[in-house]
Amino acid sequence: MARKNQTLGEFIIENQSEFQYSSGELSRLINSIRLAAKMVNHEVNKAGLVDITGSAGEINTQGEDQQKLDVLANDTFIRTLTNREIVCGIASEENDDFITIEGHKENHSNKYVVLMDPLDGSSNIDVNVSVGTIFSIYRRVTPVGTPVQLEDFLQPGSSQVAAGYIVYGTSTMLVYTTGHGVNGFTLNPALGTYYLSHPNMKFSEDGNIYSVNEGNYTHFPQGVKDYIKYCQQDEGDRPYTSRYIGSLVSDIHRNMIKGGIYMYPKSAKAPNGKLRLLYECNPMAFIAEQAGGTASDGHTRIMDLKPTELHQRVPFFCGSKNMVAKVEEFIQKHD
Ligand code: AHM
Ligand code: MG
Repeated sequence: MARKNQTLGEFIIENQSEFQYSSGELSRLINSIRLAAKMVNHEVNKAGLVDITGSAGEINTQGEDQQKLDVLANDTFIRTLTNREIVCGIASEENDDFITIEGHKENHSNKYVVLMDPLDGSSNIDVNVSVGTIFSIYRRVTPVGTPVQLEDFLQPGSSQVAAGYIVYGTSTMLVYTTGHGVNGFTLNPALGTYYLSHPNMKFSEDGNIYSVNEGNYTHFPQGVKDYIKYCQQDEGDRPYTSRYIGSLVSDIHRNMIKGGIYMYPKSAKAPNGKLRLLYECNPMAFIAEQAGGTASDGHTRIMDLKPTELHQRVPFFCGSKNMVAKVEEFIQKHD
């Protein structure tokens, strides 16, 4: 039973039996993520104080400018998960290829792989706006005791055993699911402890916030344009409120608390949208569904998509159930 103000450590121990395979390995994995998140939080918080923001002069896999804090967050998560010998493989937005964890023979008996976006929305750091970490956890499908393979990472979202995000916001929160609802923990920075502050988080079935980069409006498919016009019409509970931070984690977090829809459609400029299926959309979709919401690419449930590559992009519509159903209706009218 979730108790408000329970610490994350207590919560993990008390709820271990709810984990699909309660060997303790998944609990240790969540514990490592919580530790790495604390270290990243420390760095993100002092970003304005030291000369750490700005481009590191490297270009990441998707051809985008990589920020120094991206590199730092990536290294922190990879180091923490590798040193503690908990996972057998890691895939990250910041690395072209997946990482096989070996070195000690016994590591190969680890069953889990982690996919992550170590610092999402990092273009927001320079202007002191919230950023986040997103993670997705699977059981490997290849035999334990052998090096991980690409197929261990290219699993449909419906096979996730856990997923979550950390939002480095006005408060730092860790929100995650193991398939038994969604719980949110707030970090008390003075004590370095996360407390259960948002037990059993839920999307309302209807919402009144829509979040989309409307600057791309003219490039959107007709169905999406029509839905945006629908959101703006003065009728019933509309017009809805438009809110777009440009930081996926924060936009979804707000919409889960207040009720709303997040959209990153395909466009003439980005034929598959921008967001990555494996470490942005799938974990957010798992959380959304566990909170009573839904996530779709406009036609298909996100977690039913069969991934074909590590850094695959998909259009993304996620949030309150009836709002996602409505945008799908508009999109499918134009098929
Ligand atoms: P990133 O992984 O390079 O940070 O990109 C993902 C981010 C999301 O957090 C955000 O929702 C989206 O990109 C914003 O994109 P845009 O500026 O095109 O609206
Ligand atoms: Mg990202």
